[in-house]
Amino acid sequence: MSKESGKLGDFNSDPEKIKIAIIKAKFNSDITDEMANKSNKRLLELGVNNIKNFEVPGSFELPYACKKVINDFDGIIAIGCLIKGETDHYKYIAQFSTYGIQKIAIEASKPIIFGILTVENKQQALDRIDRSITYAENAVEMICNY
Ligand code: DLZ
Repeated sequence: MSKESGKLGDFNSDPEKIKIAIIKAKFNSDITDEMANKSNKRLLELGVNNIKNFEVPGSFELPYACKKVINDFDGIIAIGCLIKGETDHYKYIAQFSTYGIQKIAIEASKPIIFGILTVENKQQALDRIDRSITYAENAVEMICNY
């Protein structure tokens, strides 16, 4: 098991015993596919073998999908990419997906890692794809230590 990438502390329980869902929004899929791949890879490196992947149309659908599956998992990584456009749509989707994801996590007492990029343009999204590695690390740390 390699724990090199982030500033990871010790895990209080065994990552091999946990079950994680990755839910990916397909909107801006050239970005989100890569994000999900990196999260999956890092989870495997950390010893998590029980991973199930789901897809939803866009980031707005992430809270609903999290709510539907959370009882079957120890935690979730929710992945999306919001690129600011000409309209207010971006702002509302960002607000409601953020609020919805946090609400479901608190209600279920299970961690949902917020893996939604909110950026001005495609280049900023490309520059932030590697953050997906820390989403995996954060998920394992939160599940194993809380
Ligand atoms: C409609 C929309 C827009 C304009 N932009 C994005 C985006 O940048 N990232 C994203 O994940 N989803 C976007 N969507 C789609 C919404 O999240 C949602 O799928 C639709 O409004 C249907 O409910």
